[in-house]
Amino acid sequence: MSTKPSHNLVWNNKAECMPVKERRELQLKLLQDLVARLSVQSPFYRNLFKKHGVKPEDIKTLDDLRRLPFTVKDDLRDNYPFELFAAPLKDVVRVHCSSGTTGKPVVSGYTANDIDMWTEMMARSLTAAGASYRDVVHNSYGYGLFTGGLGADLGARKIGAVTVPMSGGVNNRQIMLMEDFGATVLTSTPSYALVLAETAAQMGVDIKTRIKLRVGVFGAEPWTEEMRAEIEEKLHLEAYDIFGMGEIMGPGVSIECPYHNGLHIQDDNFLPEIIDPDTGEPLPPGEQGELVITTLTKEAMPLIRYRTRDITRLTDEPCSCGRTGVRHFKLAGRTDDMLIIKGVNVFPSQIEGVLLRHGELAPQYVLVVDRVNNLDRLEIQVEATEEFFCSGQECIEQFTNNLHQEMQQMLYISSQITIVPPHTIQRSEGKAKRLIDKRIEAK
Ligand code: DLL
Repeated sequence: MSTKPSHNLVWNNKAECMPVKERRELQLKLLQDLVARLSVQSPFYRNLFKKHGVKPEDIKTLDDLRRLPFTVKDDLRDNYPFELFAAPLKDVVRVHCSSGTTGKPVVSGYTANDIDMWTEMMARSLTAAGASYRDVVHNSYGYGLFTGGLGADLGARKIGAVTVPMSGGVNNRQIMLMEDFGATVLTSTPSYALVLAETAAQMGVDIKTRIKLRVGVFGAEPWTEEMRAEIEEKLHLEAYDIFGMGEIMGPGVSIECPYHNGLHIQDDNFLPEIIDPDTGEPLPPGEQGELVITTLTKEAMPLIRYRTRDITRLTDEPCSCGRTGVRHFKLAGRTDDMLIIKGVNVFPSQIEGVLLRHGELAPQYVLVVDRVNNLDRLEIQVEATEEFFCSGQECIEQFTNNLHQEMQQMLYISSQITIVPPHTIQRSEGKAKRLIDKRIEAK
């Protein structure tokens, strides 16, 4: 934890630093209103509440949240496209949906008030990262059905920054415009931030002297502390983690403050819980499990106890920044990203953590999981830096052997490590695809 914060900006002091007791009273009131509203306006929740025997008057305390049923991703798929909307279509002004390339996407809808609320959440988030009207925000999150681009755009406009609506791609042009426009804030996926750093190096642009970035607001995919260090060093900025999901709203559900000790959940709008993903039972504070979120204020598509499949821990310890929202720690992964290899649970983030400790390796890797003769096999393909790649075969072999052992100590299974030449792993403009599971693809 950093003891010297780089700033102490807060967008909405009243809401973000509200006394805890007042916050809990507000949450209860909003929850009661929500359940009452959905019981009337949402056929989906009316039926679900009936099936579980809950009525609005049963919600007397915040603990009664547990009496409500979960909502899962399949509920959204089964009610494609608009059946989960709790507002008439005439009041819906925007839809976004998931990026899945196969099957029907998961849709979420927004009323004008929902967009206003999202704008406020993103204004708070960018401010927590130290951005203001003085900044030029270079927004490389994709614009379109994905919520990243438009979400960051809403917040940047609200705080009065200059917004450069780039989206991902055409990397050389991104560097040129960042330099020419004097970008001070970069919003992108962490993997794309590294692609931009690499592009600048290839173009011979010295980031330290020619690019003025000082803040990065990165999210939409898992990234480790090691990845943060790599990005901060290469782009000369302070990196903030931002979390969100399309179903819930988009980016801005939670954000780090300058103390970087967890992400503050904007829990005057999103009520968090942690459950055991296997049993669905709530876990005590501090224990790691699946993040579940109830949207307290959304109008078009509120969700009750939505199972995010993201794995993390919560803390309500006070934070020196003064914000009183409950924090979650960096996501450890998703329940559906967790690989079971030879019967052992493996999170890609554990692998990333080990790889990025080594200066010999570039932060570009892909995991290939396969089943050969009924046995699972994990291959970790990782790029060498230019310098290391030229150090000779013997040197690379020795390094690979050591890395293999280090990885085995971390994962408790054996893996094959393949060091590949620089710039050979495919780069992404948005969320990086780091896993090829041939076991699933073969099914
Ligand atoms: O990724 C929204 C977003 C855009 C968040 C820009 C942050 C920045 P989806 O495409 O619906 O929405 O994907 C949501 O991405 O359930 C997590 O698994 C993952 N994710 C999002 N933020 C983070 C993060 C956007 N900071 C899914 N760290 C979520 C790790 C993240 N994973």
